[in-house]
Amino acid sequence: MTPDSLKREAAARALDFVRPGMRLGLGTGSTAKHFVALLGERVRAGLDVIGVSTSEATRADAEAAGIRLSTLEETPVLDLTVDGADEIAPDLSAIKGGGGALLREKIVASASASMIVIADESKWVETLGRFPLPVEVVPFGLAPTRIAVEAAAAAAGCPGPAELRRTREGHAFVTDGGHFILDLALGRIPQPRVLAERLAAVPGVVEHGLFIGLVRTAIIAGASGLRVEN
Ligand code: ABF
Repeated sequence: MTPDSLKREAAARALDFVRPGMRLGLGTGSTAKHFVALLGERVRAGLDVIGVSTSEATRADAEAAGIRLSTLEETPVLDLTVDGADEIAPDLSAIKGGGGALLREKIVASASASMIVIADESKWVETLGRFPLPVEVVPFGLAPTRIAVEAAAAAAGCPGPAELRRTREGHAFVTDGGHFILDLALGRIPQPRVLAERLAAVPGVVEHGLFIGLVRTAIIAGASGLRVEN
């Protein structure tokens, strides 16, 4: 089993949670991409749902798959969001944003009655933090914002450097919202809720990639099978 086939298995299991007429948040990343493709097959076979995408990339995939799309302006309340994650812990707190879409992902997830994370087993961790935590910031005042973000992490018990995310060409990575991303290499986040509060209080921080209290179900695909965590 390749990691990609595990992602596809988790995505396929998430389809069991989809009901006709649902308003769905569509996540971003390689696992969510499988979900969009599989959902498209169902739609083409007659399933009636409406989707709200979390990124321009997902919008293009969903359109190509024939999924009817809406916006949060037209459809501000969603039934279910299905998305991937960079890390997910047993209390279903998660790190997201490795793909750079964390702001839209969090807005869409927060507008949803329920959220399912789909992932292969490599994303399952006892404690969050091995994956660098993405923090979306406004370009203005980047230097002081970076200092304040590092101070917030240290005060939350997990000091570490904040690196500006760059493209392969060496330019600052710009999100769909026109912001930059600082990746915080923390190793271990002992108190995710405390860190989330401290980061949210920094002027210049638009959003951070800690998803706490948002995920209701995690579908984890591993070599030994599929499990559903609630
Ligand atoms: C999105 O895609 C992100 O929040 C997360 O960074 C990433 C997971 O990627 P993949 O499914 O490609 O591993 O959900």
